[in-house]
Amino acid sequence: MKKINLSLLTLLTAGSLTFAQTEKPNIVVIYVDDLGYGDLSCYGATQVQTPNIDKLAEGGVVFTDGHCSAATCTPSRFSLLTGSFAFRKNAAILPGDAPMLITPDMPTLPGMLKQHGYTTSVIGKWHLGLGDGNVDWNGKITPGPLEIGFDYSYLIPATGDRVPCVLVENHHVVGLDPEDPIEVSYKKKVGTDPTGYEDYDILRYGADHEHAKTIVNGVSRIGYMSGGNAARWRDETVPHQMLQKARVFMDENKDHPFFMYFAFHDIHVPRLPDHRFEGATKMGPRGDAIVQMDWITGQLMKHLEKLNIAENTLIIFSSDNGPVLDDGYADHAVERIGKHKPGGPYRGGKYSAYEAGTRVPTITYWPAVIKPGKSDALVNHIDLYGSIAALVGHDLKDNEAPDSQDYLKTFLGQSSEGREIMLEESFTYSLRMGNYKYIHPSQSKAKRWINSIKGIESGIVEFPELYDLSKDKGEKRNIATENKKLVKQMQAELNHILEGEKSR
Ligand code: NG6
Ligand code: CA
Repeated sequence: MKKINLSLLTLLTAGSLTFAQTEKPNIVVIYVDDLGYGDLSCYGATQVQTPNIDKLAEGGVVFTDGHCSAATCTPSRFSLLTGSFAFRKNAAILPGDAPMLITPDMPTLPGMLKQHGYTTSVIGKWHLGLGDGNVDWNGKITPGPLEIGFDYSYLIPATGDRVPCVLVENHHVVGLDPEDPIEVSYKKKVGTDPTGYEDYDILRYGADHEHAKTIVNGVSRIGYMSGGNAARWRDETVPHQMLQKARVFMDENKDHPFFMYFAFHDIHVPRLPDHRFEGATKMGPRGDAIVQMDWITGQLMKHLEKLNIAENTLIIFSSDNGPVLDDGYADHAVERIGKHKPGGPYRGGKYSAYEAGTRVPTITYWPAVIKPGKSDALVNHIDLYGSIAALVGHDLKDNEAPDSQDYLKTFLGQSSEGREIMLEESFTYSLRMGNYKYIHPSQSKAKRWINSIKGIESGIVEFPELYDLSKDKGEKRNIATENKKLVKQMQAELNHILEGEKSR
């Protein structure tokens, strides 16, 4: 009886409640891979419809100036989980056999939530390294997520285009036959499997040189692997296996607070949506993968509703970096794009120092607390750690989340206050100060190699760039020479962040 009264009270006063008055919510981070600002119908797309995410948008807060912390995956995810800028660890895109970037001594978002009674899980793309330098794919894979605060993990170890193409559940490869051990190398060919450069006639997609190594499921990958045949994934099935694991995790934890980091592989390459979604758009596999991702998001929502826990679940929906069309495979993303603008009105995309590198769809949804609306506040995923800490009543320790600030009220749509100064990491650094955007020049050839990749507009040039986004959303007119004082001021702010031990 008591329980019924309580939930009735919640229902009657929903909207006027503040977060402090509710029970600890479940927290679900839905993190899409390479989804751009303009890739959802609730952010203006017309060539692809995303009705399930649109529902989140209608009932939640839609951010127009929401950012991941970096323009590529590993640095972004590192910052999301640690509240620390990636430059502190020199974090860059990792190969599939890299050691753990987040070491067990580092405070993490799931570890902090565990201290406050949460059961925690990560399901999907990891790409933060595994093991301590000599990972044993045939034995116990450790350290991994379980050593840094997750109670359960079900992983694509790196990316879909990198070996090993197997799933790892907690400490072990799923479905591995010990008689057929896995060997992985990023240096030399191992085993006798066909490769993209030798056996291209059997490929489902043409691939660039980097992606022309071991063929798994008809697709050549970055890196070589042999063995593990029974454990090799089928790309089309992986998202559905992830969904199933998420359902089980929610079932098992429905009666107490949980944190689930659901890390999509869609819409990263290789794009191989399940046949149900083939032709869902006219844009080919990239568009169809967006529809698949939307459908799975809807299934996650339905499951929360079925378990009667949707009302008190905070969902944070976003992406790890901006969009890219050609990312190594000839999957017709460029040819079939039509009028679709993956980065919306913004310039650049994945890898880029321009806005579309980090400005990504960002939606928060929590029926018991959040009133629907739109927010133009400047927010960044780096601040989720500090904001979620505030939500569960956790005081950050000195060594914890060095760059993460508390913007909980903003994330919940209760304040319009955003960051005044914000770092964006890419192959260089950008800094936002209000509507001004400064891009730090780079003389380094190593950094500028990215400019040589077809279709990538990295934003890396040898002279400073300054844009006024209030007048020039598309970063077309560099006003650095007319505004030397402002450039100096922004450079000083940037140096202050880069040189300090923490920025909060
Ligand atoms: C790049 C790959 C790209 C993609 C990216 C990681 C080449 C030429 N390109 O190095 O295909 O895998 O790494 O993407 O190898 S991310 O979203 O995980 O950062
Ligand atoms: Ca990514």
